[in-house]
Amino acid sequence: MTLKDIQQLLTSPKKIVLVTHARPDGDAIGSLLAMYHYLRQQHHDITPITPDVYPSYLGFLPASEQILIGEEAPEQAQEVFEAADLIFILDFNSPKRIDQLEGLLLQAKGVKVMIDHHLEPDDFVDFQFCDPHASSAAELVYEFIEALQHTKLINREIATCLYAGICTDTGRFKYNIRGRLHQIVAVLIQKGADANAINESIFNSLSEDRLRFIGFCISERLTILQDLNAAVMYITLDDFVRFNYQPGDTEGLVNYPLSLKGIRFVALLKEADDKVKISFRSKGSFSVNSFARKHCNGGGHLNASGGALYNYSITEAQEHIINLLEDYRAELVEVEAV
Ligand SMILES: [Mn+2]
Repeated sequence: MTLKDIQQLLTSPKKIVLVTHARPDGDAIGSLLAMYHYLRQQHHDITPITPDVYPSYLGFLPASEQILIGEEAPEQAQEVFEAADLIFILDFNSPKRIDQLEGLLLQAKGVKVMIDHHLEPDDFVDFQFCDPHASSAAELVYEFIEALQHTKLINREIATCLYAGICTDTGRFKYNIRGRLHQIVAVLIQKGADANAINESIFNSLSEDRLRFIGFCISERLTILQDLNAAVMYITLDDFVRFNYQPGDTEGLVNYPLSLKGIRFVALLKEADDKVKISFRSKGSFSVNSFARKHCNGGGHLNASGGALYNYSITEAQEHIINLLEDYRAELVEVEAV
């Protein structure tokens, strides 16, 4: 299928499902709701859906209350996937990323369109609108709307959602910044996105528990491997209980050690019931996408990825990662202009 075919499909009212990944972040929810506000203007019947709950700091985004939480309403989720003419896959590129909704998505008869910026998309959709160089799925939602010659439909709601997605996925305009992105952001601000208010809502709305949790992790749970230019941080199930963990509370935590001079690799390990979940970040050419794919059943971007280890305790998992890093010593210590 081509963009023209999708454009043609959208000329008459359709039943549309918008879906984003589990444990959604600002880019996931921003892209989801921007598409909702965009398509709504064309009189489609739209259901935005996530596998599980989104962090409370994203609740300010317009129409967030419209999001169907898959694990809370499995029957309704099944109904909308089965009835959908069109399904937009936003901010993910593998059906594994939507947990229990995976089967519904794969069995759904509707036309599937992927709008995403991760590396190596799985082959399960009818049309891909993808660019691994894009900062965020939100940036690509903007490009998608523009490609359909609908920039004039971008209103304050769409602009707010897209700005939120872009500012979170770029770590507040630090990563994956291209000139084109700033042109897009300029348009979003002209269309009514209030950058100050959005930043306040997302970044200055921490609970006391969360701020102390961040401090605790940095103070008590961080190991710096200076000779490898690497750092490893871990969080136990008890830590989550102690600091009254809420969804989204670990968001951005993995980036703190990257602010250390010389550090170009970070792993954040999180203990879960049946596995250890791991987030990776890197600087420069060291690919944490390859690292996560090869060693931790995961993947993502060159400089940001995730995965999981099974049958390891949290301590064993940490040792395992550190041992693996030894094999990459040459790459990690190589002098490199970042
Ligand atoms: Mn994203």
